[in-house]
Amino acid sequence: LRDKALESIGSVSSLKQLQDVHVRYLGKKGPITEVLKGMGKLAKEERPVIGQLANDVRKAIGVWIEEKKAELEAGVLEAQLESEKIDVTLPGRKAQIGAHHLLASVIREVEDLFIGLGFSIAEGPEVEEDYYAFEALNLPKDHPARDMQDSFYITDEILLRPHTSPMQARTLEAHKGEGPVKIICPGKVYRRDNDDATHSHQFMQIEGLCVDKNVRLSDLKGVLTVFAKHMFGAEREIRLRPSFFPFTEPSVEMDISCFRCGGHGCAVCKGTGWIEILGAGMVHPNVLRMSGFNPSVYTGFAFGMGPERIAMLKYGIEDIRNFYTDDIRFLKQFKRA
Ligand code: FA5
Repeated sequence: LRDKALESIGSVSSLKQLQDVHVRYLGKKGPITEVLKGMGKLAKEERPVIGQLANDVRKAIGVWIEEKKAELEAGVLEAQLESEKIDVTLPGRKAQIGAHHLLASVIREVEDLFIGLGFSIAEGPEVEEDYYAFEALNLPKDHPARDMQDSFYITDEILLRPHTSPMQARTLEAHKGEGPVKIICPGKVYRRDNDDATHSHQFMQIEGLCVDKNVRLSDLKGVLTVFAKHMFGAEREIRLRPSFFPFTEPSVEMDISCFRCGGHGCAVCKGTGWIEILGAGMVHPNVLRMSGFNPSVYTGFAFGMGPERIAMLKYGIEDIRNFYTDDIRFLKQFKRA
């Protein structure tokens, strides 16, 4: 039995097999247990001899099994180490490093320019009060121009802001009638527009506001010219066309000379030589008054632009949805160090 057990132990190659051998020889139904159980039937003088023998065999098998177990366990560990070994000579995998989103870069570029012109950055709430979104901007409740932006209302008095212009009123109010005020305010806005290649229901705007004594339309024109040349090239010219916004008077729309054809007419500017970039104007006296500024002392200009549209023009992006679908192939093209 001893030899057979030794042979069995020698031939096992896994811990599972060893466990089976253990049960077979030393288990409750194993031969040694059988011998010990049958002791009662033996002659009195045989009992100690057989008992001793059976115990010795059991002990010996137990020791071999333990030895084999240690050996097998060492083998398993070695195999594991082997399989997890790192080949330090393999070429490394390049880590994927993130970068600013194109839209964030464009906004930062605009911010940097205006900081250089003495403006500071203001931020305001995306969930806005009707008062700041409309009323304080010279748009009383029944004003037809409220339909110009179809808004997402949360209650009668609370809405998702449809433009960044509420920050004009909020900033003026905070200055308590004392100029100068020079801010730009980038942020997210929301409108009930159907999404298509050039419209999104959620997009960015950058608001600008400059209020001081003797601020004139020519100052607006000067600042916007610097902006256009900075963003679209030193040869750009701008033109202001009359427009309408309830919170500015006069209101203008700014076009830049087409950067593709230089003003001769091409597909980008639809043959006109000009590209519309933003809305602006002189802050309406009512807006100044409602926010605590005296319009016979202070004047100012304001503008609002869509950075998505600016980025689309500047980088030839055809679909605004590219900014929001997080396609890594799109994002990668605009990775800058
Ligand atoms: C305004 O929102 C005014 N508050 C701008 C303004 C500010 C005028 C200060 C005067 C003084 P408008 O609705 O035109 O104006 O929007 C401004 C810019 O936002 C547009 O030129 C366009 O670039 C962008 N825009 C408007 N709607 C969308 C849209 N659905 N998706 C993406 N961009 C849009």
